[in-house]
Amino acid sequence: MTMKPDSTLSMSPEVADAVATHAPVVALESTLLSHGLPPGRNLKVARRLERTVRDAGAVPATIAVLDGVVRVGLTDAGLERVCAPDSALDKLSLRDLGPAVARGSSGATTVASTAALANVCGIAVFATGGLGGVHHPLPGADVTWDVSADLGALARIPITVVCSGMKSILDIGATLEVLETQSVPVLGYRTDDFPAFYLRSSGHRVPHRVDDPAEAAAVVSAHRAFAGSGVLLANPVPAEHELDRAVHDRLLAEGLELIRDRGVSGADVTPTLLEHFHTASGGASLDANEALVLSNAELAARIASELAR
Ligand code: PSU
Ligand code: MN
Repeated sequence: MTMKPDSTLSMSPEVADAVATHAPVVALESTLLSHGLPPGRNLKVARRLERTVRDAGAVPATIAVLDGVVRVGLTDAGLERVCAPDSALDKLSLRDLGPAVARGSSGATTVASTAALANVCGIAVFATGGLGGVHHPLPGADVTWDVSADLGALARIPITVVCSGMKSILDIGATLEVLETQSVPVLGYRTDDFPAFYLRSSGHRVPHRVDDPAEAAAVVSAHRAFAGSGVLLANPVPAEHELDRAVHDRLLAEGLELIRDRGVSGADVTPTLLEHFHTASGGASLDANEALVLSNAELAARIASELAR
């Protein structure tokens, strides 16, 4: 193994300038692009995400690791590389960052690693699609210990993550319990129901509700005065793009069966499931996925703008 001694982090000039002048910045993760959306569509979404953040008055900072350098704010060539069909980027959670940087390899960052990197750069707001969570045990097992590092990251990192909840493949009730234990406030944006990614409601209530970006920013500021944990803002998929519940339930059942049959586990579970949804839904799940991340990016930009006032 060739070691690269000068582990590096590089902010784009635009992001560095925005952070230095306390202008609003929104961090964006790259795993949803490289491992969550098919090639072609992912690049369109990547560019639209950045455009949406700009149109809402903030600077986008898409984060990835390229050739051992943490890039905060990608060039268009960087976005193309993350989204390329042959990119073969690794999925890098927080535990994987050190090894990737030291070895000079390349990878996409998850919620956990993006949150950590944004925070060291002084970026306080982050938009994504879905959060990782607590997995259901496999048949015959009591526990899997497959609990996403996203939850541990939110417990320790003072960042606000705007997402559309999490997929119903996860144990959403257990995930909300872990977030409570870790003192992470969960806020519903214009809803009393915690969303389930493709669906507007998971059947679980949110402990707190906010109805506009200023109210969300006020809660974030007040929380930061007392706690070092993050804040989770749950913004449901736009109603016109919500998946039909019967279609959703069928795709999920098929996806879970596929994962069991193929023996998929760990970090590969979510990408495998997403691919099944996208190929089997005739594109409806892709439209839902795109609509929800764009909506989250816009909301995150508005909250970042309120926090920067
Ligand atoms: N949920 C999605 N799409 C995604 C992810 C989650 O609907 O692309 C990605 C995010 O990057 C998230 C990660 O941080 O999966 C969680 O992976 P794991 O469960 O292996 O921690
Ligand atoms: Mn996992």
